[in-house]
Amino acid sequence: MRHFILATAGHVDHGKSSLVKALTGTDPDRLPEEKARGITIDLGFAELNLNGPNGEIFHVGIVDVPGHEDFVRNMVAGVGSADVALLTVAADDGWMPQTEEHLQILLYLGVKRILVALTKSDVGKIGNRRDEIQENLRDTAFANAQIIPTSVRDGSGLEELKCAIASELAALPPAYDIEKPRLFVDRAFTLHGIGTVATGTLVGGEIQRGQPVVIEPAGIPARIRSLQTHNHDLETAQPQMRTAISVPDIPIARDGIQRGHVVATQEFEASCTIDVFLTRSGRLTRGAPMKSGASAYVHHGTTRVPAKIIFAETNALTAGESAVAQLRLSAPLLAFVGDRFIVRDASELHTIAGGIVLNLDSTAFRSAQQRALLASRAVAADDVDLAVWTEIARGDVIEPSRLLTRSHFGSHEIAAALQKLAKHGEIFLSENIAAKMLVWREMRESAAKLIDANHKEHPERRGLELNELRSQLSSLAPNIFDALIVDLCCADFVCVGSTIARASHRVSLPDKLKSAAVIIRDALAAKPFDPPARKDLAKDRQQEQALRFLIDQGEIVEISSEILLLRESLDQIISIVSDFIRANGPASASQLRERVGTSRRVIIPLLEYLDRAGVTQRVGDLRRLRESSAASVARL
Ligand SMILES: Nc1nc2c(ncn2[C@@H]2O[C@H](COP(=O)(O)OP(=O)(O)OP(=O)(O)O)[C@@H](O)[C@H]2O)c(=O)[nH]1
Ligand SMILES: [Mg+2]
Repeated sequence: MRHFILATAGHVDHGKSSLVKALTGTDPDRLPEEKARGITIDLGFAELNLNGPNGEIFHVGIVDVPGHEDFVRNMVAGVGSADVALLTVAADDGWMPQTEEHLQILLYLGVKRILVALTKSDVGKIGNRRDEIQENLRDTAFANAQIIPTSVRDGSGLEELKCAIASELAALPPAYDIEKPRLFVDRAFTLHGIGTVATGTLVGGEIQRGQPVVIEPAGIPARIRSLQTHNHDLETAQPQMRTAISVPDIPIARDGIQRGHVVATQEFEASCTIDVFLTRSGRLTRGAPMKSGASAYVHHGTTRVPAKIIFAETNALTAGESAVAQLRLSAPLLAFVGDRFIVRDASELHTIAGGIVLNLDSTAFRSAQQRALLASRAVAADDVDLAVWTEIARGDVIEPSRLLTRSHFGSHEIAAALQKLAKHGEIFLSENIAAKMLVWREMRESAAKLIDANHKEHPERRGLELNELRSQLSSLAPNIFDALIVDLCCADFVCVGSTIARASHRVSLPDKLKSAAVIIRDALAAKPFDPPARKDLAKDRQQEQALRFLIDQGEIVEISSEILLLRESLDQIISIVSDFIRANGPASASQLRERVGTSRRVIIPLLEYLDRAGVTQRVGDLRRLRESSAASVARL
């Protein structure tokens, strides 16, 4: 079974609700005031099961909207998630102002297909009306929409209309499921014994009974106690289903749940500044140009927010024009890149524009280059490759898992688009980083330059301390720095201990340090088992550098911070100590001091060093050999 949403549209009194009742048996006008006035005021709902042309079953949730000009706000809240719209034109009345306004709204919202019901065919002239409708739809995305005369009085056209709806639905691609469900709440009410219930159209993914959810934009946590569609209990609601959730403890309020809120399964950041591509229909026949800075109402999902609209490259937008714009909203909106919206004027009398969300981080709008990248998205809003590339081409280094999370694209398709870009060499991609190749290369080069400069200045060092490199590249976030190091070490660089060096780098003592090294070696060799203190070996900067080099090279071993020995002297001491203990059993520090022929100053740190190195083991005041001392000595 496939699920769809069908919304009605059309001028007041053109027979929308009557048609819904005739098709489904359900009167969508449910409010007493609607019954009393004979008009629809708020959204009404019904369900219709249809057989598809290939034996499939289509479950259609119908949203019936009001046609009266005073309730366009409610109409917009109802049609946003529709797969198909049923536009009614009454045969006795013809194309009227809200027929036109509703049509423009459907076009702005990107509704894929429409059907036209030429209603009240029992009282009007069909032929002329058909021409009038075709004329009005010419040059729109709906130019070849089917036009079906219907009458609820004599029942004519109803079966034909059902068949036409089924054939339109059969041609639609599967509902988009990006595992990011959003339920745009259009009703919230309290049921006796159940508590708060909210209804809406579910888009973008499934939700489950019992699932924890977040009510946005306030970020209120809740849990779905039970789940229904058209009064049937469900375990799982699927995209494009009319969905009712019970969230018993959530109040019906601004800081609870009400129309305009969005129920999501993860917390998304709502935005007050949104970059968009705004279009004013060429069909607009009235109204002044829309000035940059103008106040208006933005209708998105089931909500409506006052906003200022700013253009970067034009002072005003006239009918038939489009531009990148920024919406500065007076309240945060949970929008996704790719969402459509409607703009109505400050007096709420006219629909003046529509658009598509391009960007939610609001840093992109200022530069012309960034705006151009954003504008390119508007041309192919469904193109995931383009969306991913334009995000990365903006120059930031991004964590792949955070890329376009608030968009109409699923994480799998985003990952595939990244792989493709990486394969073509357009981006650098690692588990945690995605960056434009040009940007990444620059970063690599500046790191390489710093490492090379360090090799040149300090050929005696193994490499540049990573901490030093980190502070020199302080503008990089820690995760980017780490990825950079990993990437450098994949190719021409190596990490040794806490340093990074070119793989080709060979440590060498610069001439100016060579004589200092000779002095140090001689001083240690003169008293091999009772060496001078470190401060006497490294009396100046050059000697200190030479000493560091000899230690790095392994020629000199740091026994403690103060005691240094030539490697060969240490080897001799180890065999003297081992031989002595083997011959005489465990020995005291003073026995070993005498045997080695060293001083009290040296023997204690020396034995501690041998303990650490696994040669000896302290037992009370004595030292014995470690069982595996042979292996330990080899490791030293
Ligand atoms: N003769 C005739 N009258 C119809 C037909 N369909 C609807 N009507 C009448 O037209 C009037 C308006 O019908 P509704 O179905 O309420 O119109 P609507 O488009 O839902 O109106 P709003 O929701 O207020 O915009 C009612 O009095 C209906 O009885 C039809 O096929 N033939
Ligand atoms: Mg109605």
